[in-house]
Amino acid sequence: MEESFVLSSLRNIVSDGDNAGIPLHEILATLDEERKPTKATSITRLRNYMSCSLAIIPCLIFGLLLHVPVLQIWNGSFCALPTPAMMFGMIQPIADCNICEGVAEAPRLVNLSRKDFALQHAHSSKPIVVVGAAMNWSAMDVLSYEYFQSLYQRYPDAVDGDMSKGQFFSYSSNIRHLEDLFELSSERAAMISERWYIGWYEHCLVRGNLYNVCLSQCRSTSDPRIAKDIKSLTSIPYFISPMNSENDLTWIFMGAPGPGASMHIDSVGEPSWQAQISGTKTWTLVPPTECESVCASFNVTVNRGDIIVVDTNQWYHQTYIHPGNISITIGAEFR
Ligand SMILES: O=C(O)CCC(=O)C(=O)O
Ligand SMILES: [Fe+2]
Repeated sequence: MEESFVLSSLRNIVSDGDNAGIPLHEILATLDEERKPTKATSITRLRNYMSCSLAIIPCLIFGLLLHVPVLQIWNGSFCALPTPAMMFGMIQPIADCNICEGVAEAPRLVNLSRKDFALQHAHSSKPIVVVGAAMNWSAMDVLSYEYFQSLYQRYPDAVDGDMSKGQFFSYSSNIRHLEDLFELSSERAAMISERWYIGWYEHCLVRGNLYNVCLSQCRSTSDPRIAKDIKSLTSIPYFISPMNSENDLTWIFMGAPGPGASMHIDSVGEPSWQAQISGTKTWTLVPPTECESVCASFNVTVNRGDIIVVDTNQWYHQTYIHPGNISITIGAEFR
C-alpha cells in the first residue's frame, strides 16, 4: 500500500468523523481497537494451533507403525524411533494365503536353473530346498568355530561388544556379543559342556531403506576385511542371479545340537536363502495366523550342503539342530 493512499484514507476518516461530530480521541481509539484480535479471532487461532499440534500425534503413531524414523541421522545408522521387536508380529501386513494354501512340504530341487527360480520360486514365498547347492563352496571345508575365532582374532578391532549388540542373537545362551563367543572355553566351544546357539549379522550395510534400517538397527560394525574373507569362501547361490542378490548383509547362525531359534517372524523386507555349511537343521514353518484355516505347518530338514529358500517375513519359523555336528549356516536376502 502506498503511503499517500494510507495518509489520504486517514485524512478522510478523520474529516468524516469530524463532520459527524465524533472527537478525534474516539476515532483513534476505534482505529486502535481494529488492530487488536477480537475474542473470536483468538479462538480461531487457538483452534488452528491445536489442530496443527494434534495432527502431529497421528503422524507419530503412523510413523511408528510404518517404522519410519522421526529423526534420522544422516548415514542412516541411527533410528530415533526404533520399532520394538515385540511389535514385529503385531504389525505384519495381512498375508495372501496363496503363499501357503495346498503347501504341505518344501520341494527338494536339484539343478534349479536361474530362469526357473526367478519365474517359479523367487517371489512365490513357497519354501524350497535346493539340494547340494552349496556343496562346492570352499566354506564347506573351511568354516568352523575355530575358523571364525581366528578370523576375528586377526582383526580384534572388528569385534566391538557395544556396537555388535544390535545384531547379535543370543537366543537362550548367555553369549551376548561376538567377544563372548570367541572366548568360550575349549569344552564349550567343542559342545562338550553348556550348549549354545547364536546368530549374528556378519556384515551389516545400511541399505538406504528406512524400513530395514529401523528394524534391524543396522550399524556398520564388522570389519570389511572379515566380510571379504567370508565372502571369498561362499558365492551367490548358482540359481540366484547376482543382480537379485543382497549379500552385503550376511547372516550367520551357529551352535550345538538342540533347539535353535525360537518361533518368530521377521520383518527384514526380502525373502532369504540359507546354506547349511555344517550339521543338519530342521525348520518348523508355520503359516501366517490369518491363513490357519486353509494352510498347515510343516517341517523342512536341511542337510549339509543344501540351501533353503524361505520368506521369513511371511512364515513363522523355529529351528532345531540334529544330534551330531555343530550347525553353521550362512545366508542372505535376495530380491
Ligand atoms: O537358522 C536359524 O536357526 C534361524 C534363522 C532365522 O531365523 C532366519 O533366517 O530368519
Ligand atoms: Fe528369522
